[in-house]
Amino acid sequence: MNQHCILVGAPVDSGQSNPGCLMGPASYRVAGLAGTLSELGCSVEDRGDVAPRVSEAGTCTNAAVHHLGETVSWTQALADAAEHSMAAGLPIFLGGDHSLSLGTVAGVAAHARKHARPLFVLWLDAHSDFHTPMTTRSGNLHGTPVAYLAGLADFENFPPFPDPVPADRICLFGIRSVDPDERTALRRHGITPVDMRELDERGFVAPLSAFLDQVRAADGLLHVSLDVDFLDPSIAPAVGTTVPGGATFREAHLVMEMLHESGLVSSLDLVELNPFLDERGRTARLMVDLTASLMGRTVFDRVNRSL
Ligand code: Z70
Ligand code: MN
Ligand code: MN
Ligand code: MN
Repeated sequence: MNQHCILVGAPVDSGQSNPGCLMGPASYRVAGLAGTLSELGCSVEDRGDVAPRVSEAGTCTNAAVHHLGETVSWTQALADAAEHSMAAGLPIFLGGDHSLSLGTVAGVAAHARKHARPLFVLWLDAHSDFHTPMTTRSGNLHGTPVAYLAGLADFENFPPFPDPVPADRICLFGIRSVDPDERTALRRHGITPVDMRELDERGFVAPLSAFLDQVRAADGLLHVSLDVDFLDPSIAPAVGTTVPGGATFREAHLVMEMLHESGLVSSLDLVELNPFLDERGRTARLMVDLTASLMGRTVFDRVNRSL
């Protein structure tokens, strides 16, 4: 595939309390992401790291919320960067904790709106990230981006999200950690996550194919947000909070290979890598290899394999 990939560094560390995600973009670069994509025939443009503008601190009546002003600044800067890079190719956002998706999805949604394309979001994660700034107990804003993009209330500190993504265009996939308030809000909002229990029963192919068929039928744009903790901690240890029972090496590659074959992915977040917690770079390398699968790396292409 001859895609134009745009690497956008998003060294965001304000959305959680375990410092280190700010080293993520450097770690992906050291692990050779750009060269790997070039070898696959992509043209690669590294736009360096986004820098947040300084803005008003902002306040929230939920005293648990921390680093609100910093996270809002990142959201504004990344929304701009995302909208611009969407116009030029396929952006790959190098995180950074998951609060960066408040910005990337806002920018991608602005692009989709301008081009009158329906936006779909595939959220590969252990968590549903469906808190609002009012319901979060940890105060970690990386637990909120899905509620923001779905249009829930209580995000008045953040840039407006004029075209929220409808519930049936959001696929939460690989989920295995949901707080009680999130469960209530998901049910009320009509989102049924594809949790690990469902994936154990049905396998990965059927639920993912069904969602991709929906995107194709609507001629939609597809934003994929890949949280390192979607993966089982035994293969991806570089995360702040490990949740056992995640996707295996092969399951994760299968998801990426199916996404490649669909030809539908229009933007990608790589989030929650904490290089300070990595073991000799193995998690960074795995994330680069998964991105390579998403961009078309295979041992044999489908035609050869069926011979
Ligand atoms: C919990 C909270 C979370 C990681 C998202 C966890 C949120 N629901 N943790 N990603 N690693 O604190 O809101
Ligand atoms: Mn800080
Ligand atoms: Mn997440
Ligand atoms: Mn997570």
